Amino acid sequence: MKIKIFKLKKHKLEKDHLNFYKDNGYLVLRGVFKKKEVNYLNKKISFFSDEGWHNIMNPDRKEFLIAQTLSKIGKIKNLQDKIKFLKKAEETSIIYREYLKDKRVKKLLERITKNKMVGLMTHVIFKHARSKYSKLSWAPHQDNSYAKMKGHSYITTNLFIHKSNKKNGCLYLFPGSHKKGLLKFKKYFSYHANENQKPGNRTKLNTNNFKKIDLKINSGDYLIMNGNLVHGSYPNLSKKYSRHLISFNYGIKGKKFFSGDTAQRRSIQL
Ligand SMILES: O=C(O)CCC(=O)C(=O)O
Ligand SMILES: [Fe+2]
Repeated sequence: MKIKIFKLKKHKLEKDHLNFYKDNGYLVLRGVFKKKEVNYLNKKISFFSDEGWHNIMNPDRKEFLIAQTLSKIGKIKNLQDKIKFLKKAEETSIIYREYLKDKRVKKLLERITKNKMVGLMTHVIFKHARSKYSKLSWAPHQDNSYAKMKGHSYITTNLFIHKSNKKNGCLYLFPGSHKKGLLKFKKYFSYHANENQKPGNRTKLNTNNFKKIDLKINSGDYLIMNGNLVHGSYPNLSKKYSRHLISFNYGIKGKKFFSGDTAQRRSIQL
């Protein structure tokens, strides 16, 4: 089965898109974000990456961005440059927060769920070519196994920075698996996984009963995924091509969610 990519006219979702999402549990949209925006977001966050290009959790919150870059700050010799760095962290967090609250996204998500939505967390996963963390391949999991929201209230969205396929660590999905709801799972490291572990809570879904599709996508493509859709990803084995993605996550306004010690999800008005 091939992945279906929709080109949007005027950022408007038609009935076909909604039916596709309902049946398959995902939508890949082309043309929501401009190339310029994608490059801008990538440039801003790459400045904060460490040597191994570890994930960055919640770059839309300055305290998260600073806490994850303390060793970089420690290496800066003079006071002015330290202050400049902190100002840059604040500026970047504001930019990322604006994108979490993006009006285009709000409109798309509220049309899909027919509900008001809130932002919950953001996450950048680099898989930079030849870096320590490039080979992280995620085991099949449901993102909602972390937020644990009832029904289909939790939505993950991924903005893909680079063109990607199986060789440089793209995602794979099991379309239709969201219909099973939140399944039993075994807890496993995600953000805290080391470079030799396969991150992700282990779902109990028998993935052999589902077709698997590789998310072969272009730079700037935008994935909207039901939080109960089972998915995973390949390691980036390419020597040349990085695979950065920005994950913006949402929930239906007013519904309960699990905040989590690392992600510290909280309700952010859109
Ligand atoms: O970045 C990846 O390869 C997969 C990430 C993922 O599935 C997640 O963060 O839940
Ligand atoms: Fe995931």
